Amino acid sequence: MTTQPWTATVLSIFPEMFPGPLGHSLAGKAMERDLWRLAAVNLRDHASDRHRTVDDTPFGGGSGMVMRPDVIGRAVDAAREGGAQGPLLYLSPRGRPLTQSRARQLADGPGLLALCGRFEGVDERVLEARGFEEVSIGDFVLSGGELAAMVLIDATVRLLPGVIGDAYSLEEESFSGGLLEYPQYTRPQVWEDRQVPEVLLSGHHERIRAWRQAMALEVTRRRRPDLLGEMTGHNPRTVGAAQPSADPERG
Ligand code: 9D3
Repeated sequence: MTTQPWTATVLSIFPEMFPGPLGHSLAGKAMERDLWRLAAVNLRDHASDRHRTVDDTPFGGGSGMVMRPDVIGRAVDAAREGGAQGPLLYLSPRGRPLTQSRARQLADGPGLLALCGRFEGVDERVLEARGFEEVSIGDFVLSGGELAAMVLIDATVRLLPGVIGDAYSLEEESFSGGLLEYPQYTRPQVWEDRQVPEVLLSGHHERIRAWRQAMALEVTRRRRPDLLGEMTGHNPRTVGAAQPSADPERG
């Protein structure tokens, strides 16, 4: 028996949504190279009635429908029996927010099993009984877990060995944990009367590096001051460091 590539198993009532965007771009190329695999399971295949019912009305009343624990339990057990490895993740708006470090942990493992909810959610008992971890992708409301699962898988797959090039990978290391990115420019040098910042044309590599660092800090301060708070809180290197002026081009 030989070792399987990293595999995402997705449980959904809309398995035809997969691979969707994951079949394109970086993740799609990596899938063609068999660096990872995707198995999309139709939850209805694990229903027990001839209508293939996966949901029912909530005990205690209320609007909408709840996904049945028996159906989901059978789907999970069959996936495991079929070799699905890694943590059981339930994509849910009440989950713990997805982070880059969780994606990194998932990439370091053998794969993941993602349950995509629809309707009002999933019967709590199957989440407890199978030990699901609930994961959200942010504070906004989606129509179901499928797009969230794709986001989670994309964020993870790009971290698998060989998926992105070494140079890019190194660059990424130096950014992750830090600031938002500085602005980028390319040709034409003048577009709609807008000039590319002079310093980038100067060929003065130290000035360029300093300008980019100052811009990154400024963008972060304006848009995501929470990231700077964490840095000054936890990184002694940045405590008491000089702050840039409002216009980094003037130093
Ligand atoms: C009535 C309460 N709603 C919770 C805000 C119910 C509800 C709305 C939308 C239950 C599920 C959904 C569908 N969303 C997801 O499945 C989902 C999700 C999301 O909506 N936002 C962020 N991350 C995720 S992960 C899965």
